[in-house]
Amino acid sequence: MTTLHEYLESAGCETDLCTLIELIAEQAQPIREAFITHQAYAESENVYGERQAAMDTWSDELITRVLGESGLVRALSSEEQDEVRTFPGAKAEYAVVMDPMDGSSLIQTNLAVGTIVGIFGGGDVLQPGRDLKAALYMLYGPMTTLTLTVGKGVCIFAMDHGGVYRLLERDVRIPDGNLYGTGGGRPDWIDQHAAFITAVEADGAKLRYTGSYVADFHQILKYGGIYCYPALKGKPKGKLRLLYEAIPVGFIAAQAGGAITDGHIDLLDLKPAEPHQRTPIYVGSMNMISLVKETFERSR
Ligand code: AFP
Repeated sequence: MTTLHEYLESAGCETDLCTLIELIAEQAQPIREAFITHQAYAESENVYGERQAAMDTWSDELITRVLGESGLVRALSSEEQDEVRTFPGAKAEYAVVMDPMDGSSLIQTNLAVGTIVGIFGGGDVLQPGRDLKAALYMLYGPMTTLTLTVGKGVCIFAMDHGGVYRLLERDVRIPDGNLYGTGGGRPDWIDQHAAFITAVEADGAKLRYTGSYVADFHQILKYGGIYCYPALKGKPKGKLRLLYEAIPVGFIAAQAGGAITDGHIDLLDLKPAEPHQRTPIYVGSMNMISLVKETFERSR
């Protein structure tokens, strides 16, 4: 079976980008091993005032150190760090954006969680998603999988017992589908979101939501449907982050034939104004994204 290394070579990626992707993907092994010893919460809060799990800080420090030492990354922005980190001595000019441990509040329940990464060229982290050179996420479930795009479609790899990623599926396409997952509490949803959920439920859609964005999205990628975290009354930007969660996963969705929107615009067209910007998110199959747009348009 094709290895990650062989795939990257055949995809014609720049050598430094191949090395960087492989380096990030390798971190899944130490991260998996650390889950058992890092169950607790840390004493710290992140910039959003959220209590950090021990794995949030541990995985953030691991990936930041490895990428800093690689000489390949000029700038790195992490959901878990207040400031953008810069590495002026780097020989390559990649800028990395990441959520090192998405869904960390679920670690103690042993549900699947993941690491989300976007890679830009040019050393600047504040770029529209459409300009990504690569996006990936590692999902720590029954298997460790790597879902990757280098702008030439989406591939899914699984890590074998020797730590080698082997291709499970290439040219992944999001089918039209009827699964949906939504964050936020019903009383807090804005009216357009409530109207959308009423519409999908009337169409017979089925609810599947764990509270781990990366895992919930992966299910949508495989089976079709939509993941939503809407604008809430009193929280018009919702909960999730444009740079760390929307942009990399949205780029993967688009490469698989799906899309991402906040209900009004394609989030891949939006240039982040600042690293920790939040945004409502609707990401998934085209049938569902069309319904989001129609519903938002109607209830304007
Ligand atoms: P944690 O990393 O704090 O678990 O947050 C996860 C997350 O950002 C995203 O992965 C989930 O989809 C969303 O929050 C879940 O939020 P709700 O608990 O409000 O549904």
